[in-house]
Amino acid sequence: MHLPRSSKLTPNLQWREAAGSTNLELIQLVQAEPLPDFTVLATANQQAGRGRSGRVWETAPNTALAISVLLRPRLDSQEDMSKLGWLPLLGGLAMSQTVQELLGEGHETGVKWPNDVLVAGQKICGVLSELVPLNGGGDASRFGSSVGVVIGAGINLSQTREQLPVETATSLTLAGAELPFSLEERFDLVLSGYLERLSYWYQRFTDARLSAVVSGLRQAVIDNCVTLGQPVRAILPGDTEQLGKAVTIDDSGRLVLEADGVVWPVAAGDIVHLRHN
Ligand code: BT5
Repeated sequence: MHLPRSSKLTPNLQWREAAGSTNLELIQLVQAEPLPDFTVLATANQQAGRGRSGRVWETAPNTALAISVLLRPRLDSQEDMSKLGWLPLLGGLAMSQTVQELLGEGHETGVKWPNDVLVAGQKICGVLSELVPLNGGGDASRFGSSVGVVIGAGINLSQTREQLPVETATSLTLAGAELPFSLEERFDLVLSGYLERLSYWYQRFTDARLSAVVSGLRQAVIDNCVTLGQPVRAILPGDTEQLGKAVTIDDSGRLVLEADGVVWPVAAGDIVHLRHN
């Protein structure tokens, strides 16, 4: 696969004709050999895509991209570990901006917290981030931190309605994007668009020593989040629920709900929008 634009944006592009899960393959690769920050493993034929909480991500061959990126930011203190929680939100923001650019004006695109990219309320991309402990020693000293985060994004490109696994899903072509006819050009356009924005925000975030506030990441995530202002149901780990209005995203990346004058920060969970707009 000839991907000239994308190749320029990463020190290591690993394209696969087919893969089980790109996240899993990248995790296994970095645990076996040292890999630089911003290594990318991608395919248009992912056969065992993973979703969150053991769910599955399903795509027909050549109709979607599965993209996993290894990030290994420098951590100066234990406290920096908690800031890694911003990386999945950064991935969702980067993909949302890519989708906006590909669709052009007039589409309601944004992120449902924490990182589902929606177009007119329908899911076009899901993000799964996984923390990877890396071997110390030579690997850590060559490439910086001893912890890596793999950000996996699945983006639907050209599925027809029948090819999508659920009614709440959409693809770029269904939403009206005109993509290049050639598969190589199509994949390179979408992959490079995403890598460009991911690298822009990652650079800003690491330049600001992982401060989401100083880098402007928090504000950009807020501006791009379609959950804010909505009544929602949060399904929390352990299957408890919280109803409330989503009011903001705090400095730790948590979604803040308000119910009866009480605020509830939500760090992890599934959000259901109770009103569709
Ligand atoms: C996600 O999980 O949305 C994360 C999906 C991450 C996929 C990427 S692809 C590259 C990398 N490698 C991997 O193995 N995974 C990552 P979650 O929020 O749990 O949503 C999963 C749910 O989305 C499923 O239960 C379906 O309802 C729905 N779904 C499955 N396939 C979909 C698709 N192609 N488009 C839209 N929705 C889909």
